[in-house]
Amino acid sequence: MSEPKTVVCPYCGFGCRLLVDPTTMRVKPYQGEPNRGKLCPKGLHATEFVLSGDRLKRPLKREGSKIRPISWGQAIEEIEGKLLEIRELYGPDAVAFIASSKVSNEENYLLQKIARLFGTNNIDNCARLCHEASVHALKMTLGAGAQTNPYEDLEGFNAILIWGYNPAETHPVVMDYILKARRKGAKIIVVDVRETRTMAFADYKLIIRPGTDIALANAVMNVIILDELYDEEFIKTRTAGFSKVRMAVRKYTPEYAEKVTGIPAETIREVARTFALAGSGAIMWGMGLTQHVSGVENVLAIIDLALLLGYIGEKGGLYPMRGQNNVQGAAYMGALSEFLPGYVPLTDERFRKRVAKIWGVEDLPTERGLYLTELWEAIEKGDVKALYIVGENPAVSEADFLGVRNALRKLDLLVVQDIFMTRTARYAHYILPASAFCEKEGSYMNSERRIQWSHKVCEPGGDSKPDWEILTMLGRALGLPGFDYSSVEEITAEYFRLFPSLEERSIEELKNGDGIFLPRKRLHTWEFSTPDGKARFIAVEQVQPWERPDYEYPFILTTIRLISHYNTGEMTLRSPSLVRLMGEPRVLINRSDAERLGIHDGDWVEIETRRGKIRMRAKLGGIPSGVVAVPFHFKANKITSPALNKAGTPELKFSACRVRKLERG
Ligand SMILES: Nc1nc2c(c(=O)[nH]1)N[C@H]1C(S)=C(S)[C@@H](COP(=O)(O)OP(=O)(O)OC[C@H]3O[C@@H](n4cnc5c(=O)[nH]c(N)nc54)[C@H](O)[C@@H]3O)O[C@H]1N2
Ligand SMILES: Nc1nc2c(c(=O)[nH]1)N[C@H]1C(S)=C(S)[C@@H](COP(=O)(O)OP(=O)(O)OC[C@H]3O[C@@H](n4cnc5c(=O)[nH]c(N)nc54)[C@H](O)[C@@H]3O)O[C@H]1N2
Ligand code: SF4
Ligand SMILES: [Mo]
Repeated sequence: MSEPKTVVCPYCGFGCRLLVDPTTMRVKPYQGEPNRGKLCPKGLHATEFVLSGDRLKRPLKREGSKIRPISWGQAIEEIEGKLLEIRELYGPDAVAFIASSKVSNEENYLLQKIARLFGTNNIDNCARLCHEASVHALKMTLGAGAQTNPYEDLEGFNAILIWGYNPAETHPVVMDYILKARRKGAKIIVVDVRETRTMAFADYKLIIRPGTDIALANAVMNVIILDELYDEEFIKTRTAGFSKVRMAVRKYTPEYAEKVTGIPAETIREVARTFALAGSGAIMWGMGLTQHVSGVENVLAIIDLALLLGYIGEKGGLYPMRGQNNVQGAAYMGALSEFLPGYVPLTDERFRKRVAKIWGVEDLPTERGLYLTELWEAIEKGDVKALYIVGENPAVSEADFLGVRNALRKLDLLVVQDIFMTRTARYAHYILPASAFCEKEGSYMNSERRIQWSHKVCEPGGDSKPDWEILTMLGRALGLPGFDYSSVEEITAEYFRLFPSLEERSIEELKNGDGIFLPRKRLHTWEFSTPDGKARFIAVEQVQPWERPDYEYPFILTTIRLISHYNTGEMTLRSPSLVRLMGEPRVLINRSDAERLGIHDGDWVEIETRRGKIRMRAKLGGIPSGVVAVPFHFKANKITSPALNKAGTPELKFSACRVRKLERG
């Protein structure tokens, strides 16, 4: 029997660690932090997709409608040649890179290094579709764009407000922390547009009209201010801008908010008082807030609420729960088009020059690159000619994906580096087979900013290579300085140099312990990361969704996640144990709406928006009249709204639609 290896779960951003037996590939939960002996079914069966017969085994090249294998050497040489040619003809910004929230810190670090040394900030990752609005709002108010406290703090708070977030399905293991707090007497408040699984554990269940969250947050603050339940000392010593919020929320009386949100005024009062009088509290949120045109404002509103009560640092925490296993790491490594590593703005000359020096060049490009969600129009316009995608499936995950697929067809060069022949890879000129998570070494960062090492368990499948090796070959072929890495640890050591708090830490420590928090376990305990150390209140008003229901399209369509399906399904659908657990995704429809439309449970229905239609079976109940919810995993984005918010995230949680019963599927 060989020793089991500790590996980071390849699915969600909670960041469980798995103990994998190299002989049997069986998984057991790691007993230490953060998962404390727990795993959800995805983690437990995480090695199955690695062993799938469907894995990409060798580099492929598409010629017309034919796809044929080619050697690694030839693939890299041809890709390098085309990239240089396109740069020569159209400049570096005609090339764009999409990084992956699924690959390690080292791999994301390398890809953004390639992009920037190549001469462009066109580097982004799926954070753009996800929590980028939270990053922007947190940077504007607190000066640091990440979760403030570790999971362990959740157990000690007296109230937990869960907003537009359904952890019982999306981060099952964090429920353990939440339920522990509840057993100690913490009040759990859940705000969602429908009855979620998470609500089963709530003391207060607030069903809100989609897209009206600011009205609710402002009304809660209105009550707290009127009742003088706010933390005056905290506001005076640690914040600026309170008077503007006080003014702005004046008109958001509970009665006014009831009309906008549908939540009874008395409930709003009770919840506001309960949350304020708890004395300590966390706010956890997810896609229900960020995936709106008002995404940034939605998050600003709940940050204002936390500031009002002093629930940041000691007495509370802000938990924008990150989606993918390494979305936090991808961001910290600089795989974002508006930030250098560590969320440092491109315009910060001192830091930029320091990074450039470490990379062996004078300076780096300073103009913001294209957001992932802006790429498709840029391709249509002919501004972007080549796209290099690592571990991302935009042909399914982007809003209004028919437009994305058209854009993919127009590229002069599309490279997809993945572990499977994804929907996106079908459009690629070159497809490069990457090794999966447990076939390689590297570090990952979870939602609480804990960097954890993931050990290699088995040899790479087929002729695949770890992403960092492929990127090292590419960087070297492009003639970029410093691409002579012969081990992943050399890349780890290089990124450690960029962060002052990591300078004293060692890779050995990272490999053997329970990880390292970047920059530290709790943020903002004494002062905020703003220039003057004070947090900013920023007043916000209710913002209308981009598309509104009308006579033609009377329903609101939102999109949701299911526990045993994961994002675009490439991994979960190749895991036989998970496939056995999976139910068929169904559209949720209110019972009285269904009755009016003659729809019974299990009937086939058509959901149509201005962008197209999809078919799905119906599941009745658990959702208010006028709203329908579709699991997003496979086809929802054929019809979702393309409108972007200030952080570049599409309004995936709000479109106008109509629903009709079909005689058959
Ligand atoms: N099983 C599973 N787990 C996952 C994933 C997966 O695909 N499957 N994906 C991972 C990723 S990438 C992410 S980002 C996270 C996301 O995790 P969550 O944010 O929990 O995921 P969602 O289900 O997209 O959205 C959360 C909730 O928002 C609600 N909502 C919709 N519109 C509104 C609104 O206007 N206001 C309010 N208040 N609520 C609204 C929905 O009903 C839904 O219950 O999950 C991660 N974990
Ligand atoms: N309507 C609607 N749309 C949404 C959302 C929504 O709530 N509603 N949510 C959005 C959100 S929050 C997110 S995060 C996105 C997710 O969108 P994507 O990131 O596009 O979705 P995934 O299915 O997670 O794709 C990950 C890819 O990485 C590949 N992969 C896995 N491991 C490796 C590896 O080691 N190396 C390489 N090279 N590849 C690997 C997988 O095979 C897969 O193709 O979807 C967004 N789209
Ligand atoms: S909760 Fe997330 S990290 Fe933990 S096992 Fe499940 S998918 Fe993996
Ligand atoms: Mo996400």
